[in-house]
Amino acid sequence: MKSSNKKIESYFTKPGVGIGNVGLSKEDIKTSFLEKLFYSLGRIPVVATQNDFYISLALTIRDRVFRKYVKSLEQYAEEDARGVAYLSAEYLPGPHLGNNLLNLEIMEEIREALAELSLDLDELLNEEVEPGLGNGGLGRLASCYMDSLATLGIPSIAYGIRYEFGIFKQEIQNGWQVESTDKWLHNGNPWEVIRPEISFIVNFGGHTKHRRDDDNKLHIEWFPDSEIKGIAYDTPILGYQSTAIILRLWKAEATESFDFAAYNLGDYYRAVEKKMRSENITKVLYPNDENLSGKELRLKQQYFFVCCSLQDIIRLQLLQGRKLETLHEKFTIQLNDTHPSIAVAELMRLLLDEHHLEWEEAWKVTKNTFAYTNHTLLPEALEKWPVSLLRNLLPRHLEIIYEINSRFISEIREHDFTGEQISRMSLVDDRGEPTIRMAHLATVGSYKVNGVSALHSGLLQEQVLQDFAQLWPEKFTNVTNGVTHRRFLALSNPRLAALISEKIGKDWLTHLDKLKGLESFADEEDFRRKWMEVKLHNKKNLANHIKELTGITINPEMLIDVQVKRIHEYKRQHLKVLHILSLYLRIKKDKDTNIPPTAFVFGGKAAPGYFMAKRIIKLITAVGDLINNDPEVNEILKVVFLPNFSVKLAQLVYPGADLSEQISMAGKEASGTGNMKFALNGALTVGTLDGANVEIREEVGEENFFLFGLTTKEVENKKAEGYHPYKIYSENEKLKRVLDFLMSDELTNGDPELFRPVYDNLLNQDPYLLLEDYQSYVDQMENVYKVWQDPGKWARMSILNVANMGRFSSDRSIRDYCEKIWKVEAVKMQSE
Ligand code: GL9
Repeated sequence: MKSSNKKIESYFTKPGVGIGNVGLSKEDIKTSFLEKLFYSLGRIPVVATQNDFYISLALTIRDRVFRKYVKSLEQYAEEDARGVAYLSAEYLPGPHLGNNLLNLEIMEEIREALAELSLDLDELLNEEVEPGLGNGGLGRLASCYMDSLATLGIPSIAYGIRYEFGIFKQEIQNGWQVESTDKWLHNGNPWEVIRPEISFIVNFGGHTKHRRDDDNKLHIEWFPDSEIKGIAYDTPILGYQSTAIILRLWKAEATESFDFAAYNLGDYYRAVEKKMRSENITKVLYPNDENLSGKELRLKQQYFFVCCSLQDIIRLQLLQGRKLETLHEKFTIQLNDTHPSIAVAELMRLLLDEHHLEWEEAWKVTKNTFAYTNHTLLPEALEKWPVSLLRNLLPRHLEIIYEINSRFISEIREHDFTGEQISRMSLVDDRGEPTIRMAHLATVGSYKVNGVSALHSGLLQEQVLQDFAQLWPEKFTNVTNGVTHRRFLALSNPRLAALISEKIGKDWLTHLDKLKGLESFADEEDFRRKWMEVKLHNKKNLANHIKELTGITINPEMLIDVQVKRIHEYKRQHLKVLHILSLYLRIKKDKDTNIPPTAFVFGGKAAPGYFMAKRIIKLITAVGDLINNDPEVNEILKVVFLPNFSVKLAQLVYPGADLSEQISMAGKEASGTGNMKFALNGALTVGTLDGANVEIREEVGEENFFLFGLTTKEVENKKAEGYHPYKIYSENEKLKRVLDFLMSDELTNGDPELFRPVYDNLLNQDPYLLLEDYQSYVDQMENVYKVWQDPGKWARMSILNVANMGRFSSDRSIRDYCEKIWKVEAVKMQSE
């Protein structure tokens, strides 16, 4: 540790003295807010915009969050605690302001303080542009985990990439998805602080040289041909009533010596062009959802942020006067999927080449430092990098991977593995173009590997990593995902939160299990009525936003049936569409109007290159156009596609949903987390036995869950025996009518090609067994309607769902990680 400045220290963490008042009273906040407006932004009220007010408030709150952070750091240092570094290529934090106000417990004070200045808190909250630094569930999970790490007081730091453009903005034009860039930094970002002093060089390309010294010791040197600088941008993430941790995102910049040769030759533009090219690395997030892009720039991004993060971790270790031989005692590093898995090779390189450890020692440190979370079994999502690409970009890492592999193969040769198994397990896949299997590198280089739900972890050990699970059974474990109920209930559904607290107190904010206490009120008439009043209020709110965003009117009394998530065939949004069409045809053709009024709400982005997913969006909007404009139908059915789904929009949608659609083909959705957020807000679930649905159903009771469809085993058997969707089509008349409607002029406006790809795919291949599960889905939906017509029963089920969501708090997940994997303990904060 550096020697300290006692004079400054004495001012440092005391509120209200010396370095500006960071107190939390209404008056403190008002003063700070005005100071920010005048002195940080240099604005006078007559010209100040809503955004200026938002920025001033954000800066005011950020000061207070940093204060918590500084306190936390002091405590961690004092206790010399073991810590976690979380490496993730994606984060979806959502808007910061509201969450920080909730966690500081000053929401109402701020509302009043602003009102006294004739400002409206909700309007300022609305100004915030959220950082879309992730694609979906995986990125949002990382942010939920940060909330819980901070709340629980786990010494931790999260690393990632500061993409200049996050996930694309989605607009719907003429029914199709149209993408544009997400310029989230355009109005500035008051939550981050640049740390120019925390920067590292990252090298690429070139070649290696091997040389033996006089003692015949091998020295390997890497002579890269380009270098880039990574600069840290820190965002403090505050936990509830407690500590704050840092999200450290790296931005790529050209090094100062960017291209002196060109510069000196007077070729200014060439030098600048090179600079721009290096800064490209952190320009944009790859929008691929469970499908790898295989692009060189993507590998560069991964290596770039991993290299900066590991150098930073080593810096912290050395700063505390520790040796690298004990890195694993002080730190554990969690790999969020394989995206950061090049870290295994990079840590070896740093330890071997830069810090001169012996291989055995370096390997011991490495494999005791990393733990790896797998988030998907989809074969198209398992990352593999071509050997040729690695050789060009990271030649030293390729050598290290080969060395790890050859030692690994000799180790397993000593076990009873067959030749076939050995080639299956190898880090190198040399059938066809040789590639490196990153999941294998992560598995070999980690002390623990986990899946994200009980079902998924089981399948991981039976399928994708089966041989490894046989070799090292103790290495494998499960940590079921969780979500932060503070953001997704307390913040986004304040009325339900208040009703819950009124009944059982506020302990549930830190101990979600306490919701169990609601069970005893599920039969209380008065409570049910209040419960449904809150829901209706939230539905009105959602209906208003739907009107604003799409122009479509929905009656808030309708059953609001929602499917929001990335658009993917395995998630089967088109199964929902088939059901909607079956209802439409019942009304139109059978004149059967005995269907409860229902609004079907969809939302989610399709990967820009995913043809079928984009077609499915067009299908949803075409069905919507048909239904919403038909007076014979539109009193009973409405179909909405909410554009540009985001965390902000999610916070509006979950509270207003009656029914949650979790209808993926069994065995495909690793966990799902939307399923948890809906149930937490009192929506009932119609779903398959997939991912965490299985555990949700166990917790809430099978009588409180609408189950349908094949199980994972049945899916496997069906595929093994030969699946014939055409046979199902031709034998089920109602289904045939629905499917043929996909080709009708009414739906396609006379373009028979429009939905032919969907139609042909379903009739001939149907890889996700929509037709197989169709009847059971439609039947279960009839059951949903039956219950819906009994409001008392529905309310009861809704209450019981919420009461049993305790297990799905991300606090529980983080405690599981701490106990089962990290062996890290919470640090108790001294209260002020
Ligand atoms: C995912 C899984 O598909 C989800 O089932 C899971 O809940 C989350 C978090 O564990 O991870 N894996 C994955 O690649 N994505 C997931 O959502 N995709 C995106 O984040 C877009």
